[in-house]
Amino acid sequence: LRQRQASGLRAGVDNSDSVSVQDKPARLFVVDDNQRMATRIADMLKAGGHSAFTLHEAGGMTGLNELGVDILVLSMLSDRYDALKLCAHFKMNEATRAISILLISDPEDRQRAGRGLDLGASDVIFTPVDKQELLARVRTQARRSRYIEMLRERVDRGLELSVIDQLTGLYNRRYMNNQLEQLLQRSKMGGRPVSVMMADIDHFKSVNDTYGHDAGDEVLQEVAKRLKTNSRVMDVVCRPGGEEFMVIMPETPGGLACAAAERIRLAVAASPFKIYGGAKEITITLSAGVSTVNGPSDTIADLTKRADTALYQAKSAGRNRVES
Ligand code: GH3
Ligand code: MG
Ligand code: MG
Ligand code: MG
Repeated sequence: LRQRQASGLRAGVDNSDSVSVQDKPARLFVVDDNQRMATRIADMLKAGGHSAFTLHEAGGMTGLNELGVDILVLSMLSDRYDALKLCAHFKMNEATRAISILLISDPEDRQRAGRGLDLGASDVIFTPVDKQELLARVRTQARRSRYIEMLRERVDRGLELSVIDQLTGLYNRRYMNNQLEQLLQRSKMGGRPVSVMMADIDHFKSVNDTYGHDAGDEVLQEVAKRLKTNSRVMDVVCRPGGEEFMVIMPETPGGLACAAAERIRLAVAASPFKIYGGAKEITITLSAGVSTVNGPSDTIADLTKRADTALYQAKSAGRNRVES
């Protein structure tokens, strides 16, 4: 009873910004193709006050991101899917990386469980699953993921003020230069290629003159969105100013960067832009110059100068094209 009062007290002072109060219920996703086993584990979790969904209830893995899951409970006892592969996939994917993975393993299968931990799983429970042990391990993981979430929110909040462009949500010039500096250093040490795409909207002044500055802003936002959805997670998409954009591509040689730039150019030119909140559609194109880090003495100024020269060539060759 005393314990229950203590936890009631804690719930009473709950405050999302506090580091010390973290024993809130977690959201768990239970993956076990033995449906009875999955339901049994979900029931244990629910009895512990958590929210639990089984793969069967969610109708597949695709619903997982919408569910906002903290912890994945992944059974290694199935032959219908490869739990180790799933583990690796989850940890490599940006959208799911932060989800903790709790493996359920046969005690005879310690070696595979160890591989799972190597691949990024956070903990292992051996069968038969004991309810108290399950809840204790979930509590540990939930504390960990809440803490990470809190740190990330703080980082994002800090970022918004200093390095995010307010109109488009892309990175601003300050962040762009900072990233270029860091990537250039790393490139010099490891000999890895870095490329940039510098893009400029074609005849943007006439968009403003014809449709007004607000319509121009709508276009800038949509260009930003298309740049973002057509570049990779590791690319850094920036709006250094005005109607100019830069995509920084780490680990990308020139040929690949040109192909990426071409894909982005097409994504802008291929379908019309909605302005006036959707009331009108106009065609927008952009021109781009691509350059790649060229040896250890190359500076940011050299790299951007070459991209700028290539962009100028794209403009004078008729616009809506990529040059390098
Ligand atoms: P070019 O094809 O040679 O690039 O022609 P352009 O008209 O795009 O080039 P120019 O540099 O002459 O015009 C850029 C225009 O972008 C001028 C400026 O008013 C507009 N602009 C810059 N920043 C913003 C912004 O934040 N919002 C809007 N709506 N317009 C902007
Ligand atoms: Mg310009
Ligand atoms: Mg211009
Ligand atoms: Mg322009």
